[in-house]
Amino acid sequence: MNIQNYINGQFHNPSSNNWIDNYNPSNGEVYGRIPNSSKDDVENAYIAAKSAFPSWSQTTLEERSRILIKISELLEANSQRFAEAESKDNGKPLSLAKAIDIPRAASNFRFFGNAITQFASESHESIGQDAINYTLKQAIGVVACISPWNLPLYLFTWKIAPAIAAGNCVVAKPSEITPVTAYLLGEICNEAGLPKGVLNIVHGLGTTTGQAIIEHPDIKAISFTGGTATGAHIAKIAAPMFKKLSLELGGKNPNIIFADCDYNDMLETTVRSSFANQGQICLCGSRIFVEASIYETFKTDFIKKVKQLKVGHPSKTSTNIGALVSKPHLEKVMQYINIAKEDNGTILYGGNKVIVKGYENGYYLEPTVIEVSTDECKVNQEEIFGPVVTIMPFNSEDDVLQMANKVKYGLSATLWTNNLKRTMRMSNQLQSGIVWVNTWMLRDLRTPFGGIKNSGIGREGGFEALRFFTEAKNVCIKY
Ligand code: TXE
Repeated sequence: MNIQNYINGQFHNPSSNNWIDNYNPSNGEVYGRIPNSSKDDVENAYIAAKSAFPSWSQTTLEERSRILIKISELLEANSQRFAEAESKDNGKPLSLAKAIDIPRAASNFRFFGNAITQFASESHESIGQDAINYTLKQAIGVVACISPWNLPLYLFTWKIAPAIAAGNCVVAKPSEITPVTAYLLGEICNEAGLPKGVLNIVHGLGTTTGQAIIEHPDIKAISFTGGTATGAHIAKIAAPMFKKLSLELGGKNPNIIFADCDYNDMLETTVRSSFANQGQICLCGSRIFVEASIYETFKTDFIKKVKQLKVGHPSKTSTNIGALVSKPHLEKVMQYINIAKEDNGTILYGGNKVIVKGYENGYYLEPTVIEVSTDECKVNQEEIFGPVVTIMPFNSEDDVLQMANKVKYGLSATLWTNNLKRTMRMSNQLQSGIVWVNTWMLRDLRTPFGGIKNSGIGREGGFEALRFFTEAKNVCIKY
């Protein structure tokens, strides 16, 4: 399958004729090529977006809303095709792509299609000064959306939908590792009647295509999700040009389990929060802290459940854990397992590659549970982003709070307890953008989403995203 850029409503080969191989993680084979787009391709995308902006930014909210909801409906109507493409491109179980990724991509368009009709601005009457102020929320112009490989269409659309809903035109780049569903989205946008040039999708490496986008002097806002190092690099390039930035970066999220929790519910959810999507979600609870009084029981029960997870080909209905996204990523995760061993970590379960019959060159890894003796070891501090969790006991609320916060990241935290006062105390003090209590990954698209510390800056979701993609202008009228 050859993928093309989507510029001005049409599909194009890269102008330089440079291509990158696209791998199928389930068998390690190349199954297509994607453009490695140059500066010229990015410029073409920018010109198309710029030309579409005057008309799109003046399109009524009802009309924008209607088109976004139409895209959502078309994604739903094509969900099987999209889910199959996502699973093949990323290695995730088809069942997961069907249940989560594609429905959520459709929800993103529906949600922002509705949200834009409710996005209001304030007015302030300056009493005693005979004046009134009102605030316009104006579209920025041409904006960039750059997304990662772990939840390809889900995160791509999470940025594009609010950007275009707010009246901007977009130059977007999906991850070069998982480009297919973004490519298919172009067809859907045409079918839904999205005017040409409103959304332009350029494919290619971060260092070529991505770099050309972030360096473009007239792309005035960048919404990025990806690695923390890339986020820092983008910030450095963008700052002197005063671009607006939203950065959703890595996480090393604590999952804190107190003895008074609903045990079975916690156990079930903890298996999910550890290994869903092969552990490749920035929100996964990769550091498990368990109150000492239930530590041994938890360890036994957790390992028993983890052993039942089936690693297999993504298309099989029996598969719980599919393939990791790429060979370099598998190797990176394996390296962390070796580091854990050197650091006196005990591999309680897993740690090895899995050979799946018929797909021997696929990137499969056992779900891995590492018992660590100190929270300061490398595997407890650095983002691994694979099916690997650490576990260790704690003795008191103060101790666990200190360990939970002693990392450079601050994306999400999960807390399992039925003690209301403790819930309130800890939720206030956990250093993260999201705290889940007695649940995980329960998402309401209206809520602010994002992290603190090295997990990024800015918030996505709901009106936060619409605020990001608009400039507030105050108008003061003296009467
Ligand atoms: O991400 P990159 P990578 C973490 C995870 C993972 C690590 C590295 O720990 O192991 O990041 O993953 C584009 N200018 N997360 O290297 O490179 C790139 O093409 C502009 C967490 O795959 O950050 C892709 O579209 N763009 C994360 C996007 O950035 C550039 C999800 C993300 O890729 C660029 C994924 C540049 N110079 C990985 N360089 C999360 N927060 O969910 C790269 N890109």
